[in-house]
Amino acid sequence: MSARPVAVLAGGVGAARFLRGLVRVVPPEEITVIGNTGDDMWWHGLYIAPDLDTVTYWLAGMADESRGWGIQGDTFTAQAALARLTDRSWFQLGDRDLATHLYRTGRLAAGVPLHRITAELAERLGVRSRILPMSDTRVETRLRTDAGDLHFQEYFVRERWRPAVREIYWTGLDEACPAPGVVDAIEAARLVLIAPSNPSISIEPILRVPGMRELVRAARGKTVAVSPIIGGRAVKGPTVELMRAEGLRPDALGVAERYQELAAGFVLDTADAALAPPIAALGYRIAVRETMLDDLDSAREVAATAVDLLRQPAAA
Ligand code: FO1
Repeated sequence: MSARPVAVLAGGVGAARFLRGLVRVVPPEEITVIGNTGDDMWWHGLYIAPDLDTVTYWLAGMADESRGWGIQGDTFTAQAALARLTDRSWFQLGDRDLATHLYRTGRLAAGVPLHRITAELAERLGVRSRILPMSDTRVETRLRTDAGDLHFQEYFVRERWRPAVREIYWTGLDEACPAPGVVDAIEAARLVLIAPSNPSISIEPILRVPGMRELVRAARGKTVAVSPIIGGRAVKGPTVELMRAEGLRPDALGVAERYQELAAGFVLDTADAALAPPIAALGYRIAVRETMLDDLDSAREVAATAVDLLRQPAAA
């Protein structure tokens, strides 16, 4: 592990797409990913950590890239069998993916902390970057909606993010602290990146872990955020809906406002170029470029832009 790593605050698929570009710009061994675990869920006795797994699978080159989550070429035989036994089958686990959850759950039952299990999985699957959960203890993202009080996965997968959201909140924060390695990774980092993930339910849970916001705020001068919104729309998921529910501007400027105290650099899409002046006026150094992360080349270029942004001399 590099003495001065690049630390990345990461959610699921948006972060994973960005990271597969970043590992082509920065040596993978120098990257520490700090992953959201607010989406984690106990499901039929298994502990599922979707964002950690998504990042792991993408960096291992085994992700189902069109679906975004799970493993390429996976089958769903166990899932089909489970569906005959129970009505609780709305959250799908692939057969090979199941091995990850069995392994993780067994190790947790043996008393091994989540950060160590996450490292074991990454190592065994051939990932050269370090992947850390934001916290070893459970922090759960929940939403008060017009369809009731829901776990994030109930809102996202079961209800397909249709319910109107009144409030996002977290349980477990009082007992939580950053997982071992997280504080060091941010403090020692030469660069901190906020991946193009949903600010409300992917990045915010990481910042809610006691001590994290202060830590990132203290690292502001070396932190760059990449906008997850392109042309006023999220590439995937309810980013715009949740920002609106929180009373924020649901666009790149709203994201920049949200990260103003945390980041000194901001990468936004050319489709949002009209927002560049007000974003720069918030005190950011900015880069405007295409930020779609569809393929490897574009992911590498977006990552290179984020990595270089604070290295360049300030414009006159
Ligand atoms: N997303 C879905 O839309 N439907 C699913 O059935 C589903 C299952 C699933 C299983 C394991 C896993 O790691 C992720 C899974 N996801 C599924 C994705 C997940 O709900 C979200 O992508 C993240 O939590 C948001 O980042």
